[in-house]
Amino acid sequence: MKRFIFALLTVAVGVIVVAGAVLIAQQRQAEPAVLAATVVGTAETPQGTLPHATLELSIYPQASAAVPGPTSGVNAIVAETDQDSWPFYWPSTTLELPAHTLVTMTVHQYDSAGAVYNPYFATVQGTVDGTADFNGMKKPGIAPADVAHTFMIHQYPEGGQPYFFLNVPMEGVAADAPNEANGYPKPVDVTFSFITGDPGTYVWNCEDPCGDSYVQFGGVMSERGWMSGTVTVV
Ligand SMILES: [Cu+2]
Repeated sequence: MKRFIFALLTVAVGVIVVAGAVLIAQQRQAEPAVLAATVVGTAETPQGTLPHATLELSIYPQASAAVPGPTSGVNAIVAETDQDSWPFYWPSTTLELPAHTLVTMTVHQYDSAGAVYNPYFATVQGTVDGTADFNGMKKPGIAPADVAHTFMIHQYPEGGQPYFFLNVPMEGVAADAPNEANGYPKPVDVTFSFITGDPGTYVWNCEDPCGDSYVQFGGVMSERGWMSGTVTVV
């Protein structure tokens, strides 16, 4: 009987430890709050007159007093002790877009460049006119060595929902660019427009090797709240 109780207790302790670890991991992995595009009116598009929505994001090279950065995900544990090495999209990576709408996104990009492995990710794909605007200059792409991050929306591999693919390279600021009052250099403002289709659930991520571990594709690269997120078309 003693032996049975001891075995039972051992199993119970094991269950509690595993459940606790899963709970903590889930909390650390929580999706950031939803950031929805704002409908601002209508616009003439190649698909006729559509609602027009806008969405604004920033990419910071590290957290600061002005920009606290994400607090979820395993990288938040690292960032607590190593505040200045993790880039992230801000204020959220959980994006919501209206269906059948012209969406204009503006990304204020504050990080310096690090070349993409595949030059394809330095090209603009899936925007209305095939270009993006970089600080006032419309371009179909940038040099692979000038990419700081990319914003790439794609489908879940299982498919079964409307096709959606978009890639926009985020141009880096000069490595020696002086910081301004907010502690960051003057950003490259990247603006681009695309048309959403039927409702669906997608993921997006960065394709520039800005993380750590295996070919710099670990760490923040696969982390929600940092360099990857979701796009829900509603
Ligand atoms: Cu990145």
